[in-house]
Amino acid sequence: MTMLDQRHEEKLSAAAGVPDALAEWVAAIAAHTRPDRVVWWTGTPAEVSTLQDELVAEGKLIRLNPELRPESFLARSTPDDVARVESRTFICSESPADAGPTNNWREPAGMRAELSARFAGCMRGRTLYVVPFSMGPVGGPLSRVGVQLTDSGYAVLSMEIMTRTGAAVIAEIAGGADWVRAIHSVGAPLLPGDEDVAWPCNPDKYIVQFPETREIWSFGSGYGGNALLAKKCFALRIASVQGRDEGWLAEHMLLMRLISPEGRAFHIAGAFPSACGKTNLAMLRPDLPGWRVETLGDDIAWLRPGADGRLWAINPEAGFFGVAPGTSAKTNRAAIEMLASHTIFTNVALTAEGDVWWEGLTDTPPAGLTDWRGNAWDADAGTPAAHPNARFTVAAERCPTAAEDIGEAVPVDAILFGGRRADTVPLVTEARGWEHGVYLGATIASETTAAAEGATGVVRRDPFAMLPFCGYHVADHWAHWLSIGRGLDAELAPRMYRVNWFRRDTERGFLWPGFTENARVLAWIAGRIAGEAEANETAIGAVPLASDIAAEGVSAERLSQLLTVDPVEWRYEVEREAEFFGGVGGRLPVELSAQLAEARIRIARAFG
Ligand code: OXD
Ligand code: MN
Repeated sequence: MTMLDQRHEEKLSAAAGVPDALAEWVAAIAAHTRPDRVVWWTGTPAEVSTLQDELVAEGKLIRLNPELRPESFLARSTPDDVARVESRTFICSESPADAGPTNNWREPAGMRAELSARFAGCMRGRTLYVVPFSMGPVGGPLSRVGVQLTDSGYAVLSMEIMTRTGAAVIAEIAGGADWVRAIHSVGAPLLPGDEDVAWPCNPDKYIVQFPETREIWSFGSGYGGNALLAKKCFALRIASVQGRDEGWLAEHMLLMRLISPEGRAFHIAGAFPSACGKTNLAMLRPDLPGWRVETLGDDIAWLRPGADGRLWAINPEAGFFGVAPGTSAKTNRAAIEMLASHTIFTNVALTAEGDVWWEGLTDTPPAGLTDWRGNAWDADAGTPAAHPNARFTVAAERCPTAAEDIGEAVPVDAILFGGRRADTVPLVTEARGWEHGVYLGATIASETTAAAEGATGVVRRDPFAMLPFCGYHVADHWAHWLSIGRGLDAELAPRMYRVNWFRRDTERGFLWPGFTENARVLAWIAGRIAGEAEANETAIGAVPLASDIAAEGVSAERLSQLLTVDPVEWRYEVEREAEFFGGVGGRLPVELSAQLAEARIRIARAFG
C-alpha cells in the first residue's frame, strides 16, 4: 500500500457510519483520481471557517472588508469559465431516442471510457472532498439525497450554502435511501513543483449525466452551474428523469406565496429561462397596498400531485445562486439586504474599500474599481466591471422575504411561463385549460442571456425553460406534463399563464416598468383564481382589462400595446411554433398537435 492509499484508508475508517457502498465508491474514485487527501465534509461551522481561511490563503477567495460586507468573499474565475457550457453538456442515456433532439447524446460506454481517461490522476496534489447532501429537508417526503465528490474548495463552500449537507444525510443513505453519485473535478492536477492558481480549471470540459444509473460526472469547470452538481445536474437533469419514472416533475421554476390584502395565500410557480428575472420576481415587494410576497424558491421546483388532487411543490435548494448585475435597491431590495453578509460573490468588481460592485447596483460606479478579471477598471474602455453573469451565492434564510416554511411543500395555484421577448408576446395571457397551458410551456421562446456560453439576445425556443436541463426527450417531457394534469382535480389544478415583462416599443424601450410593478399582473392572476377578475378573450388566450393592471407612469397607449395580439406577429409566431414542433419528431403528443392546429384556426378566424 502506498502512503497515499494509507491516508485514504485512514480517512475512510474515520468516517463512522458510512455504508459500505458509499465507502467503496469513494475509495474507487480516489484510487482513480489520486488526490493527496480525502476529507469527509459534514458542514460544521468550524469546517466552514477552516476551509474559507485555506482558500483565502491560497488566493482562491478574497475576503471582503468585514466592516462593509461581513463573512463575505469574492472569487474570480478565469475568463473562459464564466457560465454553463451547453455544448459540453451530455445526456448519456442507453438509447439516443431517450435523450431526444434537444440534448447532446453520447453513447454511455464510449463516454465512460473518455471520462475515465480525463479523470485518471486528475486530483493529484489536491484534496478530494466528500459532500453528502440533501435536496429538500433531510428525510422530507419529497426530498432526495446525493453525494458530490469534488476537488474544488469553492464548490464545497457553495454546496454548503445551496444544499443541506452533513452526517444526517449519511444516515439517510445508511437507512437505504437511493442516492445520486456526483463526481466533479476542476481537471487541474498539481504535480510536484507546480504552482496552484486562483481558479483552477481545464479548457476541456464535460458535464455528463447518465440518467439510467443516476450518475453525474463533471470535469474542467469551477463555474456554479457546471460544478455545484446538486443544482442543474441533479435537481433538474437527473431529477427530471426520476420524476418521469415516478410520477412527478423537476422544473426550472421559482416558487412564491402571494398574499392578498384579505390574507388569502396564492402559491405561484414560474418557469423562466436563465437570467430572466426569476430571483427578482420571487423576492418581489409589491407597491400594491396590502399585497405581500413570501419567497419559497428562485430556480428549481419539484412538483408532485397530492392525494387531494392538487399539485404540490417544494424548492429543493437551500440557497440562491443568482445573477448580480442589475440587482439593486430598485429592482430587488430584498436581495440587496440578503447580500449584506455571508455571501460568496463570483466575478463581480471589487471597490477600493474592499466591497463589491456590479453594473446596475448604483447609477454611478465608485472610483477605483478593480474589474472581475482583477485589473484596474477603466470606465471609458467600454468593458463591464462585473462579468454580465457574475453571481452571488447565499443561504435562503438570509433573504428577508423568505417564507418561514421554505422547503416545505405548498399547493400550487398558478404556473407562469415567461421569456424575454421584445415583440409578439403580450404582458400576460391566461391558458384556456391544462392542455393549452402545456402548449404555452412547450412553446416558450426567449432571447438568450449571459447565463450560458454563446451569443446573447438571440431568440430560441426554450420549452418549459428546460432546454438545457431536461434529462430526457423533450416531447416525453410534454407528454409527462399532460399525464400529470390528467391526475389532478380539474377544479383544483393550477391555472397557467404566459407572461412577458420585456416587450419593447419601436424605440426599443421597455413598455412595462417590471420589477415591483409585476405585482399588478400577479394580483390579476390571483383575482382570476378567486373568480373575481375579468378578462378579454383573444385568439391566444385571455388578457386582463387594461384598467386592472394600470401602473403609474404607463400610458393608456402603452398598456394597450402591452396587451396587443398583433396579427402579423402571431401568424409568424405560430408558424415558428409549428417548425419547432416539426423538429421534435414522432413523439410529439397528439394533444399538442391539436393545440397547434387550434391556435392556427383561432388566429386565422380572429384576423381573417
Ligand atoms: C442558473 C441558470 O444558474 O439557469 O440558475 O443558469
Ligand atoms: Mn436557473
